[in-house]
Amino acid sequence: MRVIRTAAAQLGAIQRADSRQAVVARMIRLMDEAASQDADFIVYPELALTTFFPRWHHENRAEADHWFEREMPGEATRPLFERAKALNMAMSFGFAELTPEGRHFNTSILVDRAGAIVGTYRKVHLPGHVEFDPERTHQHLEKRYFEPGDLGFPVWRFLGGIFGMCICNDRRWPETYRVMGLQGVEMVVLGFNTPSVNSQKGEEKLGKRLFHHRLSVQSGAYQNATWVVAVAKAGDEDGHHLMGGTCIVDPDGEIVAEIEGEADAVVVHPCDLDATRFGKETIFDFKRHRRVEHYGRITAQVGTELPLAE
Ligand code: ING
Repeated sequence: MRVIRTAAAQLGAIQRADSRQAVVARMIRLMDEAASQDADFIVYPELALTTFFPRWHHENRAEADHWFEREMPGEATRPLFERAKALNMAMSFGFAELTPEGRHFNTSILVDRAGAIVGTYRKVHLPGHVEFDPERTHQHLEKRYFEPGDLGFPVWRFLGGIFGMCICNDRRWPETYRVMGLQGVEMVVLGFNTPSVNSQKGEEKLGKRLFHHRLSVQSGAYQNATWVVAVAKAGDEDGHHLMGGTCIVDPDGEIVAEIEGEADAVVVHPCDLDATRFGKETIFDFKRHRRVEHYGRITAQVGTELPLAE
C-alpha cells in the first residue's frame, strides 16, 4: 500500500477585483481544512490566483500582464508555501507564468513537503481563439495570452510514486494521459476553469458539459491505470459562470470522491498508488498489448486526412 491522502481543493469564483492576497488566504483556509483531515497533498485549480482573465479582451496584450506571476513563490504566494511547509503538505496549483524572457504560459507546479518546486508543467492544448470574436457570447482568449506549453507531458518521482500534471483542456485529449501513461504515471493532477456555457453553442446544457468533463477524466484514468484528480475553479465570476465538477477518479475509472456545488470546498481521499498495478500489469500492460506499427498517424498528422472520394 502506498496511500497518499489527497485533497482536492475547489475554489469558488474569483472576481476581477479580488486581490491575490485574498485568494491566497482562501487557499490557506482550504489547506488547514485538508490538514485537519490528515491530507498529504493538496491540489488547487488552474489559474488559481486570479479570475479567469482570458474572458477579457485587451487590444494591447501587455495590459494583461498584471494577471501573470513573474516569480514563484512571489510576495503574495509565499504565505501559501510557508503554510504548506509548516503542515508538511505537498501541493499543486495553477497560475499564469511570465518568464524572465517575456514568454507567457498557463502553468502548474508540483511542490514537495519542504516547499520546493519539483515540477513545472505548461498547458499544451490551448482552447479558444486569438482575436476578439463578435460571434461568441463570451470570449475565450487563451490562444491570445498564452503560448502552447514547451515542456511536453513530463512525470516526476514524488511522494513515493510517479506523478504528472495537465491543465483543463488538456484533459479532453487522450494523448495527454497516454504520454504520461507511457512513463508509468500513477496520479495525474489537473485544475480546470470551464465556462458553463458554450460560447458557440448556447443550447448546450450544463449537464452535457459535466458529462464531457467526467467522460474525459474517467477514460484518461481507466485507459492508463492512473489516479486522476480534477479540481475546478467554479461559480459566477463578474457575471460569467464556471462549472464545478471537482472529482477524484481511481485507476479503474471510478469517481471515488467529488464536490457538489461551486464554493470553496475540499474533499480528501486515501489514494493507494498500488491500485494502479493491476491495470498496468494486465489489460493496460502497454508492452504486451500495444501495436505501435499501426499508430503512425497519431504523431505524423495534425489534422484529419480524409480517404479519397469514391
Ligand atoms: N476551459 C475549457 C475546457 O477545456 C472548453 C474550454 C470548454 C473547451 C468546453 C471545449 C469545451 O474545459 C479551459 N480553460 O480550457
